[in-house]
Amino acid sequence: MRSNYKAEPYRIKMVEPINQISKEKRKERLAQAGYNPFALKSEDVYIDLLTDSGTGAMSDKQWGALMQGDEAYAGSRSFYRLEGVVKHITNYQCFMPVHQGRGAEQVLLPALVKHEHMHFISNMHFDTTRAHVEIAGARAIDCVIDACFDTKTHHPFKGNFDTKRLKTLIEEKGKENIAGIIMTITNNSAGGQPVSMDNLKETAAIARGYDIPIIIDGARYAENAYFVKQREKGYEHKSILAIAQEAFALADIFMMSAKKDGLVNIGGVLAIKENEALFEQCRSRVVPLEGFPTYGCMSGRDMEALAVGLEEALDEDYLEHRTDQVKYLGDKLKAAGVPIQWPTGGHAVFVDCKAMVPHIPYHQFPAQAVVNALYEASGVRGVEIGSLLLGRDPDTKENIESPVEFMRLTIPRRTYTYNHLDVVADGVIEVYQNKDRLKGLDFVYEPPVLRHFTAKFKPL
Ligand code: PLI
Repeated sequence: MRSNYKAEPYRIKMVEPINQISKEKRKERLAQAGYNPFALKSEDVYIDLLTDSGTGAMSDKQWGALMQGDEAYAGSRSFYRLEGVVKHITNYQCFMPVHQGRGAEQVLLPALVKHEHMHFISNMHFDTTRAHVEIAGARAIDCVIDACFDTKTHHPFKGNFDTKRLKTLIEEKGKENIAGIIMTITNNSAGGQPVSMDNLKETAAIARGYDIPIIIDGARYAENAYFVKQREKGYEHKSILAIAQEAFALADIFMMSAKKDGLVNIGGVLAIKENEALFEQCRSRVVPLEGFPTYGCMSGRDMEALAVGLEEALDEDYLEHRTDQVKYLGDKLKAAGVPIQWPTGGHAVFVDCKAMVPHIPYHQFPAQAVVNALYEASGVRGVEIGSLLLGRDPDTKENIESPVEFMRLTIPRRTYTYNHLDVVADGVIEVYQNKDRLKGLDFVYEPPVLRHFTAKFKPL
C-alpha cells in the first residue's frame, strides 16, 4: 500500500527526460564496458542507482542561492555564510571547505599519523577513507557489531561500534599507535545502517579514556539523526538538529562528503572542534591540495547552495520521505523473497548476494554478477559492495573475502518517484527468479588502487 509511505514533500518544477534502450543494446553496451557498470555512459542507463553521491536534485532555494555566490579568491562572503551554517550545526570552532569527502580525508588523515605502524579504527571505513588511511602510511581496522553481517535479523542500529572489541584492539595495538577513531554515520558500506546515540557516547568515552581523537565521517549524519529519533528511546521529541548537535558534541572532528546530506552535486566539509594546532596543520595542507582556505576547491556559488542544502537536509518531512522511499523498495523486494539487509537503512537497499547466488565464490564477485544481470534485464544500474570493492590486503596482496556481498540500490535524493522504484523492484525480482543461471566474473584488467572503479572483466 503506497499510502503507508510518505508522499513527496515537494512538487516538480523542472524535469530531465530519461531514456530506456533495448535489452540487446544493453547487453552490447555492458560488454563494451568490460562488464563494469562504472564504464557505462549514463545515457545508456534508465534508472541510475549507482550512488546517492552528488546525484540528487537541488531545491528552488538552492538554485536561487547559486546566483548569490561571491567568487572572490580570498575572504568570499559565501565562505562566511557556509561557515556560519556549519558552526551552527556542529558547534565546532574551525571550518574549511574542501572539494568533496576525499578532499577532507587527504587533508586531515596524514596530519593525524605521527609515526609508522599507526592504525585508524572505524565501525566501517568507506573505500576512499580506507585508501587515504593507507596512502598516509597507516592501516584501517573495521570494528562493527556482528549483527551488521547478519542480514536476516532485525537490529535497529547495525552501524554500531563493537565497543568491547574496540577496547581490546586499543590495548593490543597500544593507544599511541591509534591515530583516530572514525565513526561513520550512517554506516554506508553495510546498508546505510545507523549508529545509536548510546553507542556514540560509549565509543566517545573509550576514545577520551585513551586520549584518541574521534572523527565523525558524517556524509549522512542527518539520516542518522532521523533514525535515532525514530528508533532510540528518549529522542522521540527532540529535533533532528538537536540530535545532530548532540552527536557532534561527542566528537572532535567532522569530515563530510556534502554530496550526500549537503544536498549538493559537489562539495565537502572539514570542521574541527577546538584543536587550533591541528587546524593550522590542515590549513597548510589544504592550500596545495585543495585551494585557498576560504574556498578549498569550491566555487562561491557552490558554497551558497551547500549552506541552504545543509539546512534543508535537517527537515523532518524530507527525511521521512527519503527513508520511506528506501523502505518501500526494501519491503517490495522482501515480500518477493529477495534477501536484503534488514531493516533497510538510510540511502539504499542492499541485496544480499551471498544468500542469493551462493554458487558464485567471493573471488568471482557474486554481487557484480547480479548488478550486471539487473542492468541487462531492466536498464537499472546498481553497484557492488563486496569483495571486489574491498580489494587486496595491502601487505599480502591477497584478495580479501568480504563478510558480505551486496548489490547496493542507492536512491538519489529528491530524484526518482515511487513508480521508478516499482520498475526497479520488477527488474530485481526478474533477476532473482533466474538467479541459478548467473555466472561469476574474472579480471581482464585489475588496477592497483580502488580497483572497482576501472577494472575490466570477462564472464566465466
Ligand atoms: O565521494 P566523496 O569523496 O565525496 O566522499 C567519500 C566518502 C566518505 N565517507 C563516506 C561514508 C562515503 O559514503 C563517501 C562516499 N560515498 C560514495 C561515493 C558512495 O557512493 O557511497
